[in-house]
Amino acid sequence: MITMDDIIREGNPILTKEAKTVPLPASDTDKAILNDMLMYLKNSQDETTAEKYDLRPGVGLAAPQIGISKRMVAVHFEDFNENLYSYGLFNPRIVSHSVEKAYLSTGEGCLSVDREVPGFVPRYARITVKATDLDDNELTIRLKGFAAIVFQHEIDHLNGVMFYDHINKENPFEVPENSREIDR
Ligand code: K3U
Ligand code: NI
Repeated sequence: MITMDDIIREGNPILTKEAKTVPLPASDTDKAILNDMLMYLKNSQDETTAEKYDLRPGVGLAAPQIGISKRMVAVHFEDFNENLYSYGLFNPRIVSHSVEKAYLSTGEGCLSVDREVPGFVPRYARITVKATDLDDNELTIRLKGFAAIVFQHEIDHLNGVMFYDHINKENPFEVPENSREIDR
């Protein structure tokens, strides 16, 4: 079971390095790791389990955050319309995106960052992601709003990019051009 003790924190160079493509079909070992990552998210959102094991709630987790530099991402959350996004994904990539940007009104957080970093994080408002799931299916996922933001945050981890790398240093709360605000 993954706990906060397994989460790599900022300052560790693994978080700023590009993760390796996973050879497909994924091995049983890689599938087991990705399943564990998804389980972390589910456990962290269950009040009793989170309290028992001192888990910080998360909606997404990327393999580099547990010290594994491979292109694997887990997400587990519901959007405003109560659509469930629960995936373990190998080699997720953004194949197209809107010109319009979006940002979370509350900014972003990260399980690998033990501090608040204030500011708006400009993201694409809509993206299309291709990836392979835990059952070896090739998926095409169209995302907008909060879901699009979560996927971009996680795919950034595979490219060694942290959310605060996107925040305007001079004016953290500058509203990105051509953008919509997302509340969660
Ligand atoms: O945003 C978080 C949340 C948790 C439970 C309920 C509602 C929201 C927690 S922070 C989070 O999940 C990060 C996880 C990380 F860092 F490991 F990738 C992902 C994330 C946070 C905010 C915006 C986009 C993605
Ligand atoms: Ni993160």
